[in-house]
Amino acid sequence: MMKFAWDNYKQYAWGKNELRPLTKNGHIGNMFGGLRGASIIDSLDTLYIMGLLDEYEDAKEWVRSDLDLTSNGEASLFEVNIRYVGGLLSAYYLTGEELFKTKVLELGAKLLPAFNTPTGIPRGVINLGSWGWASAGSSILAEFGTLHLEFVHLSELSGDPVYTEKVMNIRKLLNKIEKPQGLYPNFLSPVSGNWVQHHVSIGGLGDSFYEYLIKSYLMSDKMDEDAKNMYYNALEAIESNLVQKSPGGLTYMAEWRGGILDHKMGHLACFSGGMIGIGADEGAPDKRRHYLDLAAEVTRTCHESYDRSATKLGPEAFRFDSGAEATATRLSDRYYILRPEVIESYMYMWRLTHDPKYREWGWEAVEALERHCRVESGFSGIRDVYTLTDSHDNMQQSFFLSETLKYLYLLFSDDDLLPPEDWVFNTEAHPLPVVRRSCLQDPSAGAQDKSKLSA
Ligand code: DMJ
Repeated sequence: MMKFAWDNYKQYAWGKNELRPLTKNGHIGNMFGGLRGASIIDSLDTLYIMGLLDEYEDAKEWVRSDLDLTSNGEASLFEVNIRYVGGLLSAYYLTGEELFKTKVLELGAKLLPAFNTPTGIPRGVINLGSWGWASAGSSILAEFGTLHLEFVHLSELSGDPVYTEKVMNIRKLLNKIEKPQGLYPNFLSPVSGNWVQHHVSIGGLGDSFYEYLIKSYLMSDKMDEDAKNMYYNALEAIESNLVQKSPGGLTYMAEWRGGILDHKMGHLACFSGGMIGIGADEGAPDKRRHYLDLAAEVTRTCHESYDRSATKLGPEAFRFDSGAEATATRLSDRYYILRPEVIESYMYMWRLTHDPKYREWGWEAVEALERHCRVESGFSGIRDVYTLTDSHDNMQQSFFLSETLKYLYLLFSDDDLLPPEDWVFNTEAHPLPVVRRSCLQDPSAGAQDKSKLSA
């Protein structure tokens, strides 16, 4: 599947950000400013891990000769960070190629002006040109809260503490600010440092902020106690306020608007099964079973959202009201754009429990992807998971190559491929090494032990 997706990208969209598999051309979009080749950067580590080494070499050569970091244009700080910074860091740590290190440090430096706000909370959009100008508007929790892993590694690689300082400053503000019921709302003013409205979600707008708290702890070799405490406090508030059980017995994460629950769960929120699973060992010992059960229940609910559709792929959002149980009730929520989150949770839950159902569920997803999303020249999202007459959206998202296919590969691999004691995945599934004290002197040491990489 990876080779097919990659070959078609290479044939029809080489150097563009994404493949349009129906019209057989490339897509540039507006998330990355003047940056190009998002699918190449997002694929480097997947190709390498899968042993598709000719393809990896092509990707590397493109980075060497064509990745232009001098381009300007307005870009999403979050998207550039998780895909480009994450992808290049991961490629460096897996392969030891200096080229990736040079490129990622050049790019990292260009992101720093985004933090020039009265609070140091970055705005969402940055101009990659020489002014570093960033747009107005409030900042989004999942965006400014999803920088920590990559920025710690930028400091590790450059020897410059500035990156870590920037993200620690965000953490300090979040720690200090009053939280309604202990919850973190999704919007914050980078000027005043106050919440802008009280919408809380473990799905879109909030999601990877929570993920990066527990992963910051794990990536620090379990030294970053602050991150762990913030994670567990947030999870307790989520459990008391957002976690619900449907009449049919499905556990889900509702959204919260100033105290009123919206009984909806987004596909994006389905990463939380895996997150709660990987954190289960780190909390109070008497709660380990509880968190593993919660992780399994949420993952089961997400599987139900797939199983209750005609295509066996899940909708963008599903509801638990007006008689609905894990199904989309609005036409506008019925699409599936090759997202990874449900498969991501299957992968983590498989590794944590070895319950064969997670591989069975992953295989169901493979079959559904092959049946409904594979088209002549790549993979495409579909507009309605509830109908068998597929209507394709003509987009092969770069996260399909970096995340969906990588997590599927890991689901069916031995446990010693990228084991959690050594690697933490960023939110775009780019593996970053756990930072050990010895790595501080030689950041690349300990990261490229190939025996840990391949089973
Ligand atoms: C990816 O870019 C990342 O997983 C992000 O955290 C959320 N959205 C997409 C995939 O759905």
